[in-house]
Amino acid sequence: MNPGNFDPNGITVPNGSFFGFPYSVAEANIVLLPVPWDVTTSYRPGAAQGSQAILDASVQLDWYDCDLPQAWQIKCATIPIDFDIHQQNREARAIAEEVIDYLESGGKVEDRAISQQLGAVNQASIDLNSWVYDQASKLLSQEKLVGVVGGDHSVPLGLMTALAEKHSEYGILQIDAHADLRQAYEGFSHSHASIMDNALKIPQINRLVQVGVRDVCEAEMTRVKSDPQIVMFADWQLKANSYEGITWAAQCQKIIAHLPDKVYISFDIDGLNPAYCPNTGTPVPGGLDFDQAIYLMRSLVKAKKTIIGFDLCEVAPGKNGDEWDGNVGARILYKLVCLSQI
Ligand SMILES: [Mn+2]
Repeated sequence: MNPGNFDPNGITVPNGSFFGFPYSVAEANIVLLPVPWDVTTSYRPGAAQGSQAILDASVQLDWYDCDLPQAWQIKCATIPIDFDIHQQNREARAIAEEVIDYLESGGKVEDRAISQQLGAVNQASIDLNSWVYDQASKLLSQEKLVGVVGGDHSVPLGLMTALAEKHSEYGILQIDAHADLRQAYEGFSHSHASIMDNALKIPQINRLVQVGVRDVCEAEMTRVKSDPQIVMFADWQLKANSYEGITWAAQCQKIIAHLPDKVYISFDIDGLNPAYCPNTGTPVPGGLDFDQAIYLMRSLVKAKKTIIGFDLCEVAPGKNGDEWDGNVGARILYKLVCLSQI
């Protein structure tokens, strides 16, 4: 489509791009990479359909943004959803389910009976990571800002790795109900529950600030307490502070103060209250309000931090055409896109 034909006040025509924006990758400043993948989802699959659900909902938005004048003119392009990846996900997911069923019936990760299946799943994850890495590296070398749209929370590792080749140091702001610091959860080396454990193996990532965590295991808490790179703002503490009169604005300033100048935002939709993501894979009561999350990200930009990339993960569509999760996801995604262009 000719960009001149895009009417920011009219009906947006679906064109395969997020928000129906009319730009090609070559023209774009920011490129969104959908990754339809949920091989290691432990509780409830569906995130592989998340990028499509967000895409479908994204054309329903209105384009005015309170922080960015003429936001609709952002040159944002979309890499089409890759159906080979979708197919590989389906195949690897079927094998992963054999592993999960085996473990849930009392088997052990170390058992030889399951080693071949585990090997196949882990290889599929490694292949997916290198695919994301290749896509991201190419775009970063063309000076594009890249956002990954999951998929489960395992998918952005390739983007984080590619960013580490461009930036000598950066921090991650993780909005999430979970700490995601498990080591090879269920034997899966690249589980959605291990993304931050894997991210912290990248030497250029020098700080991880977690917000909204409320479902976390003992070993993860021990790690958080002993690793000076990690700062957790657990949901229970954020809520206690607010009940005792500390404003959200003041809490945001404290969160942001722990981040370096360059920030990657890793937004797991389950960091929000499950009213906003009822179909996500591992919903947890409590969590951030939609507006709290938006305010935190706005405050980050007001504090002059630079967003160098981001992901939005774990959005899963509801059954029977329920588009609510996609709708919320699309609004978070649009705000991420706008804020990264300020
Ligand atoms: Mn997560």
